[in-house]
Amino acid sequence: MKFLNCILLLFTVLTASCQKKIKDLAVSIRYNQVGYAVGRPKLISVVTEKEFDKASYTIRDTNKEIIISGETAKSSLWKDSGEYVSIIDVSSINIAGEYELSIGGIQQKIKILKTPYNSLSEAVFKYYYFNRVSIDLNEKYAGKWKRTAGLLDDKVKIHSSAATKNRPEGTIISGSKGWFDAGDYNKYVTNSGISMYTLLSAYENYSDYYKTNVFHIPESGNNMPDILDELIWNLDWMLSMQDPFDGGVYHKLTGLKFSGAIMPNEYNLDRYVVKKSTSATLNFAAVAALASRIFSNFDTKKEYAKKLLEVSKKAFKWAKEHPKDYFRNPEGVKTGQYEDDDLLGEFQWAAVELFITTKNKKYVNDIQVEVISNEVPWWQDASALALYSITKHKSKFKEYINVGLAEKKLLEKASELRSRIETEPMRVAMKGKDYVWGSNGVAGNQLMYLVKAYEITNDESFLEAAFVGLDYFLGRNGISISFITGIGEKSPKFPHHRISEADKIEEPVPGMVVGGPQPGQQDKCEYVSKMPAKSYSDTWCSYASNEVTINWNAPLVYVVNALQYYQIKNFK
Ligand SMILES: [Ca+2]
Ligand SMILES: [Ca+2]
Repeated sequence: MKFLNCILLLFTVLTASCQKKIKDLAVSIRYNQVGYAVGRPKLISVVTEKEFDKASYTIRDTNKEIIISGETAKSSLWKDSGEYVSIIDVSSINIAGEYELSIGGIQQKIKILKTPYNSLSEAVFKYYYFNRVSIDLNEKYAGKWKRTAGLLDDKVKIHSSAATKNRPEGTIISGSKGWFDAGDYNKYVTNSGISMYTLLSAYENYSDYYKTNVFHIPESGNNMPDILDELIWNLDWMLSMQDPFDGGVYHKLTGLKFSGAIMPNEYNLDRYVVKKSTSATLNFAAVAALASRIFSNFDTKKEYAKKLLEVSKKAFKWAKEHPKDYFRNPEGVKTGQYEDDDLLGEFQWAAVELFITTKNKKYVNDIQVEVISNEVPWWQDASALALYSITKHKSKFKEYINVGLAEKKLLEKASELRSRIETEPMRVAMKGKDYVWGSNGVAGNQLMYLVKAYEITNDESFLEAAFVGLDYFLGRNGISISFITGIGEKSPKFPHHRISEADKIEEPVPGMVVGGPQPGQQDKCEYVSKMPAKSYSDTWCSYASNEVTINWNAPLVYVVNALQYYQIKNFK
């Protein structure tokens, strides 16, 4: 009969398609599992495999009173998942509490809270503490994920590819501290670059918030903001990666191959610093210059700040003298490569940070706003970081460079992202080619882009888009899970993270953003779908969709803590 109706409909209305009633379909309600923020937009996605017609729904409070009732629009195709979506907007509910959505015969509870990100803001930050190298994690700070340091990195060899007259092959140096880069136990300067920028920039833009925020790490209560304590842990390691004799920076500190799924204290491969690269050296120069100006504000860190600036200048000089020392793994080295053969953006970024910190015109002469790309940044393209810093410090730049153009570029990209969140069927910023290896790094940097646009314009629509966009990480996505371990009702249980795999604790280390869906499936693990937004596998096997890394967590730290700051401010 239904089939017949459909045929009749086709004859009577030429444009009609065979839309089903929602009650006849399997419905997936995708929502922010952590909670929606009072005073901000609140969207719920109703998703099915087939197209559906308008559907009526109700939202009730805990007394079963109907708060909202209405009808959804007809569903639209979300191309990246191949599913059909209708959006229910409950932004008008601004009394904190629990509510229940009923649609198509099913119910879903949602939460609305004044400050939904209290735990999340700490969890995404503490990822870094949980991945510290060279230190025991004590129960007081790490809970059941306590572990011994094991790998100390205090005796690291100069690899043949990095040998010089002053530091011949086999010379022992210390490269201790830092964070494990990802699911593996190695440390890479290039990827530390964007990660450190993001976290330092979080402090630079929200220092009042971070000055009083306690993240429950061993340095809490020491009169230094916890975010800076955590950053010092990695900065100290980065400093050890510079050859003091010439200023060049070793690309990575690594074993010759990846270890198995073992704990750090079972790791027994020799560790090396490998070949210097222009990419590592520029990332180092930019981070050290930015860190220098931040630490120069602390009386106890004046010397540290001075040293950071010295090493930054030295690194930049080396990079200018070696502009094309692109990195490839030397023979016999089989760990991550993080190669970058287009260093235009990195040169611009380093010059920008050095100019802001030194006010020395010789650096501003290297800056050309015209050539800086406004693409969403990632470890291989730092260009947008230069735009962020120029617009943040525009008064320093305006007599030398075209600050208006930098702002225009940044706002063009941010507007494009905002428009996707406002108009695409699923109401997320992710689209098409964004589903790359590490798609959640793209998603996080898109949200950071929106927050940056809000910071320079005070246009609330950018901030509102960031609030809506964050839902993507917390359940309103192609998989219907939170992409952050330990957060939300459903979250990854088997991330590609050696410690979580080997520690014999059921739950993975919390607060880790996993790589996210992408259709490549290079790991050949078990996937349920090939659609870009659904091609994700919550298995240890899946390094292509379920690994973790410092540069995917960093934008979440920036964004979630910024949103937390704005919510707290509203309710003071
Ligand atoms: Ca502290
Ligand atoms: Ca690049």
